[in-house]
Amino acid sequence: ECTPVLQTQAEAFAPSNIALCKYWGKRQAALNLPVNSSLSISLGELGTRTRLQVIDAPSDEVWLNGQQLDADSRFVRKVSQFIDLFRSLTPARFRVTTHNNIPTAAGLASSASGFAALTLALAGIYAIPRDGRSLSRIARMGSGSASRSLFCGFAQWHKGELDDGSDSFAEVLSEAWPDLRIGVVEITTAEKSVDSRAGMTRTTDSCLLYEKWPQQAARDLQTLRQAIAAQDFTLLGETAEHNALSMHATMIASWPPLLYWQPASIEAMQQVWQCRAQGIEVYFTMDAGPNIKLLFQQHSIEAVRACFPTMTVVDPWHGPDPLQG
Ligand code: 2P0
Repeated sequence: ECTPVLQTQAEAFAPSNIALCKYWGKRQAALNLPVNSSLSISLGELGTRTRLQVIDAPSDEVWLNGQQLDADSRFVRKVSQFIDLFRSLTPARFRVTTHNNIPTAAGLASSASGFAALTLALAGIYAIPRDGRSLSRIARMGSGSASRSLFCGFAQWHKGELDDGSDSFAEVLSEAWPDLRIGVVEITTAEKSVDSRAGMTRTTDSCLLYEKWPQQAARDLQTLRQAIAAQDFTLLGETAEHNALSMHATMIASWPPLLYWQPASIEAMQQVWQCRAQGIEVYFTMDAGPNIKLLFQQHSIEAVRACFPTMTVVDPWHGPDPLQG
């Protein structure tokens, strides 16, 4: 019998991403298949770097931002279960050393960059080709939004139609938009009380308004594709902001209610609307957490910074390409 040779260590980086058309709701939980297609932009240098080393031990060791995590923790179990997908090829145990340069679990999609970086590092260990489509399908099993974090720039996750998940993966869009900037406005770094997985289930189980969500998402995705093709910033910003608020409307109309906003989140939204009333073109989007992400163009940066002095500015096109790295 021929035993495949493992690389004994591998390292990878993946950027975080924010969705302009959100993924909210699963049609099948086991394979992580979404109700709707989604579209995101990567966050340049903000993301996760993960190193894997084969170890001689009975179980995996996971280190997050310099601290070893308890073997019984939810995070370690999730990581180990994900690695099991690969261990069927050749069994091995790993030391997983992972660093996020973004806050963990506060709606900045660290699960997206985390599972994308882990997928890329595992591809290094198991000598799996860095093919965007197949790695995206694998990353999706760890976390839906991770399917979109293997790329630089815009990525579209096709929801797919099949029950086996083979047509549910993300792809990079060919269009770049070098002038586009993301402003991250941190409201809190505290861990959220209801994670996305539980939040989605609550919404699909209890929110009647959710019935209309797939239709809204499909329309918004089409409009965003048009905005990107035409480099129409107003159309992009309006569509992304409307899409985020529509998703939050379904969260709020769930039971028990899911309100991820803090008072400071609402203040920031109102500030964005005030900016626009003064002619500064800036829009916002929000995920399953209190933080706000601003969308604007490079030429507005000083005007936007005057309103949001603490924001972190991200250039989506300035960062490593995960599939090349
Ligand atoms: C998104 N979110 O499109 C949406 C918007 C949060 C709000 O994808 O259950 O951590 O692991 O597939 O990917 C966050 O959900 O959920 C997310 P799972 P995930 O970015």
